[in-house]
Formats: sequence, structure tokens, C-alpha cells
Amino acid sequence: MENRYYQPEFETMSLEDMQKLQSEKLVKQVKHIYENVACYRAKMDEKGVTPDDIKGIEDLHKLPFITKDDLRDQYPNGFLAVPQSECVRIQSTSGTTGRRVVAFYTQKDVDIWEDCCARAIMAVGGTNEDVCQVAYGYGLFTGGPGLNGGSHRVGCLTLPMSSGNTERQIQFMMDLGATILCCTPSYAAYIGESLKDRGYKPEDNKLKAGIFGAEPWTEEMRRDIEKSLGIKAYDIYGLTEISGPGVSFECTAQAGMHINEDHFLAEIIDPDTGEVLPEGEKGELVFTCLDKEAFPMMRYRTRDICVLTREKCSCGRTLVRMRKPMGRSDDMLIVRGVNVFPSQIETVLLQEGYAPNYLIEVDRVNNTDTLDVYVELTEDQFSDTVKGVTAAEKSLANAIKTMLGINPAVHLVAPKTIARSEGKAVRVKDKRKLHD
Ligand code: DLL
Repeated sequence: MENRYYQPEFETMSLEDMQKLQSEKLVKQVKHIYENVACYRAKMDEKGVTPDDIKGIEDLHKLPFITKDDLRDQYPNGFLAVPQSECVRIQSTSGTTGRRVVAFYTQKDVDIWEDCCARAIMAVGGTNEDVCQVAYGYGLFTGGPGLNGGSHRVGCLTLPMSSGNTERQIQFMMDLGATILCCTPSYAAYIGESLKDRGYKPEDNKLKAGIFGAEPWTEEMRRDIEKSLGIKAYDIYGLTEISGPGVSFECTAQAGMHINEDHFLAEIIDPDTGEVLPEGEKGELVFTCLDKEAFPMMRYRTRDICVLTREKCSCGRTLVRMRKPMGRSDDMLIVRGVNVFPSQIETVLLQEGYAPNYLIEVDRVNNTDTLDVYVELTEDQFSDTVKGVTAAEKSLANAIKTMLGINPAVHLVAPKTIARSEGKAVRVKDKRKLHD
């Protein structure tokens, strides 16, 4: 498939010019956040750094980090850097009220974000001749709105399907001849299976490419999806705090994701010491937003473990590439595209009157994530009627679904059957093999 650029002037910029541009933007951006975000100003003051100390990207390491906890402490708008009247949109991460992050956007922020998604669509060969089916969730989640905006910018006919209702997805895909599919890789795999179940062969659909992200997936899964849908499957990465999908994207070389580094400056740090690591070393990915007006993250710690490379890419883009994230340095799980913190499940158990003896098991069966929650009953709760247990399991599953937005399988087990640990409790078993 032909590789095209949406904004070649930035996508193929020389390293020297890119670094000059990044430096100019950084100097301005540090002033903007220092003047408008009290808690970041306090962090800088505490470190003894002033905006005048930042002359270019070589001084980036002097700036304090922002963590998810900082965002939680400042919920909902402590990081808002412009008057709210200048904002046109919010998006938000999944999670409990305590963990939820609300990201604000001005029109310019939305424009840049959509440009980034347009780059991703053109990088997989998208043009105004394409029919782009967006089957990421719409609403607070950034997936749907981001790819929707990118698809408009490229001029594709956009099918704003949102996720779910697979019957309807398939009907529109076939009737309108969708050529590009955007959704989570697990949903793509499910759509592939559903097509097969309905007697369709891969060549029966008009799809040529898929843009899949929001959760970790393997090369093996890529091959399965490519086979079942008869397409090329591409990765896309992003996070709500930095804008949404399109922070980085894969090109037809399928060899890592190009970071839109004219907007998002990337660093890799040692997650324990915070020290900046050289190119090629594995560590935590940190982003600084160079243009964001409303929610300008500075050295935001993503918790994603990753490697960067500046090796030349055959597509001609000079944008630095990141490998697929190789895990996280916190306990967040991503199950069917939804961010899940074990503490959320624990909160529900306690609210529902269960003891905090539980085990969360995540697996991937036929390319679909499974979430099993084993919960130990106390002696008092232990009921010998199967009916009683089944009803209690159902009710707990519903309560967890309300919290997370995804359905778990709940198993109530007899007292003292979940192994106790002598050190830190092992509450999560992630049996998915996500990396080589
Ligand atoms: O998942 C944004 C997105 C939407 C990206 C659609 C791609 C496509 P959040 O819900 O804030 O935002 O979750 C962000 O998801 O820190 C990673 O841990 C993980 N993640 C996102 N993309 C990928 C990917 C969206 N391609 C968190 N591979 C991030 C692995 C990913 N993990």
C-alpha cells in the first residue's frame, strides 16, 4: 500500500530543524504553564527552576515531572491553563471518580489532535476515496472522537459507529464498503470471527487497512487479524492526558510507531530514579506537550515501558519511533480496551460487603480478553445453596460492571481457599502473553 504524508513538512523534517522547533515551542510552553497552572509553578519553585532556566530541549531534564497522582489531586481542573470559556471540549479516562482524569481542549488543541490522527490514517494509505469505519467508543473515551476527526480531515467518508453492536457494524461495513477499520485490536479480532461465523470470507469485505490501538497486542495477534479480515493491521498509540490516539502511529513499514514529536516531546526515563536514559534503552515513556493550550502536560509520566529509536524508517518519515509498549510500571491493566485498576475492583468488593480476599485473573481467549474475579466468602457468608451463590455472583458482577464498564465473571469461593501471601499480596494474574 502506498505511503502518504498528511503534513510532510513536519513528518519528514530534519532532526536539526525538529530540535530547533521543539526548543522554541518548549520555551514558550514552560512560560505558559508556569504562569497559568499554580500547582506546576509550585513544583518548579520547589525545584528552584524558573522559566528563564529553560533555553531549549537540552534543559528539559531540569523540569519536574507530572504524575497521574498529581492529576488526581488536581481533579477536575487544577491543570487547566486557559479560562474555561476558551475550552470547547473535555475527554476523560475510564476509572473511578478518584482516578478519573479530565482533559480539556481549546479548538486549537482539537485541531492539532485531529491532524495527528489524520497523519495516522494517511500513513496507512488513507485518502478521500476511503470509507473509514470508526468502531472505537465515542463519548468521553478519546478513541472515537480522535479517529473521527482525523478521518474528516483526510476527507474519508466517515462511519461513526462507536463500539459494540457487531451485527450493525458488519451490516454497515458490507453495505457501505468500509475500506479502513479503526477499533481496538481485540474488537477487530472479534469482528473477524463474527464475519466468519456469518459465512463471509476475508475477500468478501472491502477493507484494506485497520488502525488498532488503545491496548497492548502482539505480532501474533496482528497476523491473526490480518488473516481473518484480509487487511494490513497497524498500531496506533496515545493517551487521554496527552490528547488521545495519534500521539504515535505506525506507517506501512509496520516497524514501530512514529511519535508526532513536533507536538509531543518524548523521553525515556528510569522509572525508579527518574534519570533520562539514552536512545535505545528500555524505560518509562514521558511526554511533554509542546502546543497544548488547555491542558499542557510537562514531562508527564505515562507509566508505559518502552524503547525509542531514531533508526531510519523506509517510509521516509524522520519522526522518532517507539516500540510497542512492553508493559506498565504501575498496576493498571487494560482489559478489552478499558483501563482497570485492581483497587477499583477492591472498592466494589468492600462496598458489597465482601472481605478483601480476592484474585483477579486476566487472560486472552480467541483474541478476546477475559476477566475473572475470584472472591472468598467469609464463614458467615458461606451458603450451601447453589441458587444463592449464583445470585450473589451475578449481583457482584453487575456492581463491578457498573464501576468498570466491562463484564467480569465472578466466582465466589469457599473461605480460606485463596492463597495468602507472606509479602505483598498477589492480587492479579495476567496470563496474557503480550510480548515476545
Ligand atoms: O487508549 C487512547 C487511544 C485510543 C489510543 C484509541 C489508541 C487508539 P487512554 O484510555 O487514556 O487512551 O489509555 C492510555 O492505553 O498509557 C497505554 O498504556 C495504553 N495504550 C494505548 N495505545 C496503546 C497501544 C487511549 N497501541 C493507555 N499499545 C496508555 C499498547 C496502548 N498500549
